[in-house]
Amino acid sequence: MTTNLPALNINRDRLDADLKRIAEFTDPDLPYTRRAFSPYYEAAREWLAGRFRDAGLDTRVDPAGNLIGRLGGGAGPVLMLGSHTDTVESGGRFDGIVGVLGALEVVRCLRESGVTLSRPLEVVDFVCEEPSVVNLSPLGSRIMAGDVTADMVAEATTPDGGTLPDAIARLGGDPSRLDEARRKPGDIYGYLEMHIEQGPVLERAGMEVGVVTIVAAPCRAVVSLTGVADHAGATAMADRRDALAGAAELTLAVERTVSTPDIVQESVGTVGFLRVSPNMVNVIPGRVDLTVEVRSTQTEALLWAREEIERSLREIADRRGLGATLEWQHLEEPVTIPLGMQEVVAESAESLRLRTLRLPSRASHDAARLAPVAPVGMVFIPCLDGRSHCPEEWAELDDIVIGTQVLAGALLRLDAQS
Ligand code: HGY
Ligand code: MN
Ligand code: MN
Repeated sequence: MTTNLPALNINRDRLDADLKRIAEFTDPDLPYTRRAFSPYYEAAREWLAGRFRDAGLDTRVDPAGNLIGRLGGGAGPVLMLGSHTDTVESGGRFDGIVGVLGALEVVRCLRESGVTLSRPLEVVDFVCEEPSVVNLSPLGSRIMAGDVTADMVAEATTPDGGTLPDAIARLGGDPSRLDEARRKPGDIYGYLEMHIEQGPVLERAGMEVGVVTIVAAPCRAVVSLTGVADHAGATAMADRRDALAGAAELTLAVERTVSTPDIVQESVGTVGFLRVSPNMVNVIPGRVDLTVEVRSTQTEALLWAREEIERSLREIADRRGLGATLEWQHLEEPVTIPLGMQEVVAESAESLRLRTLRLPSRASHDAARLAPVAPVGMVFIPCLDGRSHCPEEWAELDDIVIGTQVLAGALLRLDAQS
C-alpha cells in the first residue's frame, strides 16, 4: 500500500465546463455524433488541443493522428493516460470523452499542486476508436501498438470516399511516418484509462468505482447473402430465393448460438448492420449485406461461436438455395488486466473509501489495444441504466469527478513505483 501521496483536488466546475463544451461539437440532427475525421471531430480536436496547451502540455499530433500532450521532459518510459473523443452515430456523450477530459483535469491538478512526477506523463486522445469509419479501429491505439501498419492504412478509405491517409493528414498526422507513432514494449511504463462501464453492473450493485479485470474481445464478420430478386406478388413462396428471409434466420442463429447456456454468461452476439437490396416493398430481396459481431471474455467460447455461426450460415444458405460469403474482418483476443495495474486502481479507490468492485469490461477499449506493448489498467464509473452508444448515454458529474480522483491516485501510485 503506497502512503503519503499528495492530495490532488479535482476542479469539478472546470471539468464540467469541458464536458459541456465538447458536447457542443456534434451533428446537431443526431446528438451526440462526432464521427472520427468528420468536421465536428476536427473542430473538437482544435478545441481540445487548445485545452491541452492551456494546461501546460507540450502538445502535438503524432503521425497516426493521435493528439498527445506531454508533461515533463527527459527520456525513459512514460506514464500515459487517455481514451478517445470520437463517437458512434447518435451515441455517447461520455463514452471515451470522460477518459480524455478526466486525464486533462489530472494534469491541471498536478500542476496546481506543484507535484512533479518522476516520469514524463502523456495524455492521449486516440484517433478513431469507434468502428465503421474504417475497419481498422481502434485505429490510433492499434497503430501505436504496431497492430495496424502503414500498408493497411494506405489501402483504407473513409465513408466519404476519401482515403484514410488524407483523413489522418487533415488531423495533422503524417501517414508517411506512421512507424514513428509506434511504441515498443518498455516505452510506456503504464497506461491508465477511465471509462464509463457501458453496462449496468456498477449501478445495480450500488458501487462507485470499477476495477477492470478483463476486457472482452469483439470479433466482427461481414456477411453477404444472395438470392433472386423477383416480383413480390407473382412469385410463389416455393419458388423464392429470399436473401432477407435467410438473413433473418442467420440473425436468430447468432442470438441462439451466444445464448447457449454454457457460454451466455460471458458472451454476446449482434447483427448491428444490415443492407437490403433492392430494398423495395414489392421486390423479393435479392441480396443482403450484414455484419455479425460476437464478444466474449473466454477465447474458447469465441472460437466455438464463430464456428457455429459459420455452420448455421452454410445450413441456411443450402436449404434456401442462397449464395453466402462470410469474412471475419476483425478478430481480437480477451485482454486480462495485469494484477499490478488492478492494484494501483483498487488501492486508489479504497484509499478514498469508495465502494469498489472488480469486474470485466464487456465493451472494448484503447487500453485493450495497447496491452501488447504496455501494462494497462482501467477505472470504471457507473452510467445511467448501464446504457451506452445511444443518445440516452449519461454519467453523473459526481461519478466523473470521483473517477477522475481515482485516476489521479492510481497515476501517483504508478509513479511512486518507479
Ligand atoms: O464497441 C466497443 O466496445 C467500443 O465502445 N468501441
Ligand atoms: Mn464506444
Ligand atoms: Mn469507448
